[in-house]
Amino acid sequence: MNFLLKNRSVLVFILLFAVAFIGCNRKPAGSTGGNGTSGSEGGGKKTVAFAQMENTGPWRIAESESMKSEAAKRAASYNFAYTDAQGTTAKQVSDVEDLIARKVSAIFLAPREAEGFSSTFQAAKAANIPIILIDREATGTPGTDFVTVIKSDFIKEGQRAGEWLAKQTNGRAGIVELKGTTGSSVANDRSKGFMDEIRKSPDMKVIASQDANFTRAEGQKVMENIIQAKGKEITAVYAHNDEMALGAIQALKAAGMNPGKDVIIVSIDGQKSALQAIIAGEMNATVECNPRFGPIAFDTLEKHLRGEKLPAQIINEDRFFDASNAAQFVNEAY
Ligand code: GZL
Repeated sequence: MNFLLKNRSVLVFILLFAVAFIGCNRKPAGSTGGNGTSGSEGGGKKTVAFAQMENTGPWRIAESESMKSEAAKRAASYNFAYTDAQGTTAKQVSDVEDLIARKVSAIFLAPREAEGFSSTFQAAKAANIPIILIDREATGTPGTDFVTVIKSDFIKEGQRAGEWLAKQTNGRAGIVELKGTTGSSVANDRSKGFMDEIRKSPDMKVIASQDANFTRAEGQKVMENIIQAKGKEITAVYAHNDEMALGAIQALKAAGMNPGKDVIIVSIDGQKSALQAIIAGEMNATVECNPRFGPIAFDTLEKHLRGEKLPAQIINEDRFFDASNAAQFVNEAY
């Protein structure tokens, strides 16, 4: 002991080392393992995550923004984690697996494709982490594999587009269908709803149908090729989303055709640039598909956390925009 007292600097060094060692091993308050970003961290708040499929195009950007801003409004209760799979389902699966490993408290998932998430659902269930699907469906059992799914009724959207088009063309049209991402529940259902409806009119003919992956660039490219093949046979375009419709409009104009007049264009989403195209007379109608999931997603999570029973599906109401009302709603559109 005399040695230590005599060598004050040695004593100070030992104390400083001890303090530094303990400090480095301290986990954030409330963490339960992993790398410390666990179910609850930073003042005991739950960490809630959103596993987004991609962040391109107005609809997707509006959806991400809605989730982030709602999380910010509820920052007193939640930390928020966000992942972006950049348009590949494999990455989205691994993003969700990472979130499970981080032991977040809950996951919102917008599944890019219907298939590929079953093992992810198993892992989340084993980790007691609830998953709420938003925007699209994935194969699984609501109440078991995931809590519920919050979405639009895509079959009804397709039916409304088909019904409107049949009326607008007096039941006679050469239709080009531009489809969304292959394997996505939304593309499957929007096609089914539309076909079920136009089947009622024998002269409503789909003369070409092709995947353009919900993007404007692919919509334009695919439409250019179809114009080469079908030319003036084309009298209508049904696009599964506005971005592809706007791409098709570019292709039609470049080919000297008259979108909105000689070629009737009906689409889905209701984004601002589509309403502007309707006002300009280059597009004819779009069925709304609301991307602003933030409030209803967090409200649904809180109902689940309170132990309330939730339905298998929660369906958003969609409006319909055409020349009669586009100007009325364009300013509030995303
Ligand atoms: C619909 C959503 C679709 C949008 C597209 O819920 O999944 O994906 O309609 C988007 O614009 O790409």
